[in-house]
Amino acid sequence: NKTIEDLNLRKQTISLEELELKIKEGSYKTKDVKSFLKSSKDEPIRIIAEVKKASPSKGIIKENFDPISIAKEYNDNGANAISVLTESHFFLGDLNYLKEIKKFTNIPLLRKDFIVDKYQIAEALVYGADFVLLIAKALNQDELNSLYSYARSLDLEVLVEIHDLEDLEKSLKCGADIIGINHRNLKTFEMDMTLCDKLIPLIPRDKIIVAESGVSDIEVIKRLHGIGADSFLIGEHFMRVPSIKNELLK
Ligand code: IGP
Repeated sequence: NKTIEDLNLRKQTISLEELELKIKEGSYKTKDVKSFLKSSKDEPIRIIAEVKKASPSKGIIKENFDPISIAKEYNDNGANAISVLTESHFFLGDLNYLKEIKKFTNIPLLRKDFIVDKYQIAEALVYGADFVLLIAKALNQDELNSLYSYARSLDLEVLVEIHDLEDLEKSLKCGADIIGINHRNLKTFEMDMTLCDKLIPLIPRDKIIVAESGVSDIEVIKRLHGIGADSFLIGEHFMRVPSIKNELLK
């Protein structure tokens, strides 16, 4: 896979230490992500709109995929944040999309990837991300804690994704402030649209809660908001409707 080779090449040409030096010497300011994602009286429902060409469960979602015009449309239609898939193998994403989208938007950008090391986090910052995804199920407690605090040390916010009670406990132990409940089981791709009903009552009230995956309908959004979800992470639906105008973003 060419892009994985590219990544390795980058890793060879620029080490983590060099990346960190670049960060120290540059100005990489991140946005106050929480203020964009937290439900408020004047804007109760917050939307994270995702730029995603393909997924392992659905294959190619969008032919003639143009990440820039999709992101522009999100930006112009009131999205509160944009999630950019940078994972190249399963989702056909690219880190450079982050950099390009950063140029024209003032809303926070999420690096959505399978993040397993510090390098990917430092890289996220350099390419323009304001927050990163950490998946509780993919990391043990020590790894989650260490990647979480590394991201925070760079002023990146973290969306910690959970799918069950064990993940929730892990996320709370690492000190997560933004917790994403993924309706989709990443191993089996099975959906459980009742997951928020089970998990939200167990989450301390001061956390920001993001409902993730399979959301395409305003009635579902209203229901989940009613039980405590602040933000909604929506990918496939926005990829499939020809225009998101007059859709969920109003
Ligand atoms: C978006 P959907 O069903 O609206 O396209 O889902 C988002 O939740 C999904 O892309 C996602 C994801 C992930 C992708 C959630 N967690 C982890 C890759 C890795």
